[in-house]
Amino acid sequence: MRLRFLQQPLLACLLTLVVLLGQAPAARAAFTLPPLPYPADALEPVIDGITMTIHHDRHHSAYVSNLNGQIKANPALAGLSLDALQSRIAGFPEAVRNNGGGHWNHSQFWAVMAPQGQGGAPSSELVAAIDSAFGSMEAMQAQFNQAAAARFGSGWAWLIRRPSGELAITSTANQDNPLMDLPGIERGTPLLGLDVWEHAYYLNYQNRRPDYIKAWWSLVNWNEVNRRYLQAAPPSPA
Ligand code: MN3
Repeated sequence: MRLRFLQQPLLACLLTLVVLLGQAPAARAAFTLPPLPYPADALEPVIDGITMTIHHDRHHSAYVSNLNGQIKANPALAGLSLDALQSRIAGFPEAVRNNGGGHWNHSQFWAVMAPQGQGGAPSSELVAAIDSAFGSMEAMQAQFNQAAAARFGSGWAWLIRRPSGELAITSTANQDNPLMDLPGIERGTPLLGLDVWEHAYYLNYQNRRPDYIKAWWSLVNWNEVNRRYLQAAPPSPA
């Protein structure tokens, strides 16, 4: 008797519509694949266009769709930005760690590269911080290259800014990154991260990972690294 109005087709339809509209935001895909900030072949000859296309359109795309596929089982994901997710990754299952890390890592990777000659130069502030931490730009690059070459299997090499403000080199396995709240990870804000998974270089370089690492420096988008360095500044004392 009380629900008699539901038997009226028009009211029932309206009610259904309201319920569906109410659910729509939660059902919307929370994470999206950013477009490459340059044409896929713009990084040639260092990274070929086919590698870039497969890497972005298939590998990165799969991380995004797999991460979205985890939202239903992990509703807390829907309320988190990609950045915020990284520092809470320990609270989620392995599939979120791998795909959430993969999405963050690749989004930064495209951004910290630019076509040769278009990446600008390290700012005076960044150069001073690099000199202070490593002695010179060359010494920093040598330490970074060593971390990238020595990473066994798949992973990433990173230049990070520690919470204290100083710079450091580290590396992570698989799709982990220095923002993650996981044991064994040296934490800090990534300024520059290099993908050393074979899918990033194998067509051109096969097993010659050190050649890929060395050539990659000519693609670094220092304008973006400078910006990330400033953004990662520790809060200044009052
Ligand atoms: Mn990759």
